[in-house]
Amino acid sequence: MIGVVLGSRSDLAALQPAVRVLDEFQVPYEVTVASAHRSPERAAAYARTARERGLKVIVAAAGAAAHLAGVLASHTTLPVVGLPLSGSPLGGVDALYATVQMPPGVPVATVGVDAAANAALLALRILGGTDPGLAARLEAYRQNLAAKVEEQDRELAEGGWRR
Ligand code: RP5
Repeated sequence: MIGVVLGSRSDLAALQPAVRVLDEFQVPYEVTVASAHRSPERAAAYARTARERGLKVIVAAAGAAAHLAGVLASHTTLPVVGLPLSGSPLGGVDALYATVQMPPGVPVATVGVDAAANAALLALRILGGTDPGLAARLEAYRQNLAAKVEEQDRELAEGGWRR
């Protein structure tokens, strides 16, 4: 089970690419809202109880001064994937720095700004470390990406890149 935590309900639209990936791979997940700043007790309790509730990895999505992933990581030893979101006046640079630049001892695996699909895929790869069936499906996904590049190259060679 993957736990997806949003800093605000307003982050839901940015999460959609992650939801599509998780639905495609049919891995169970839950989505909840917990803010590091507006509801710090709720965020802490979520992380503290995550392991006993069966979660294996947490994806934390937040914008602006995005301390959510780091706060969750400080309350659990589960792997936490940080997804910094744009949308603030600083366009996500604030969220990226706040998420990625963790002090030694409390790691957050940070993906790119608004890289929701990658956040989901990274969470799946973590689960795939102990789930051979999921690892095989991730390998098929990887090979499909490579096949698409081959196809693009073929089209370019056949059609001419000037067109
Ligand atoms: C962050 O502030 C949230 O993750 C969201 O990205 C941003 C704005 O939140 P709202 O004011 O829309 O609730 O904490």
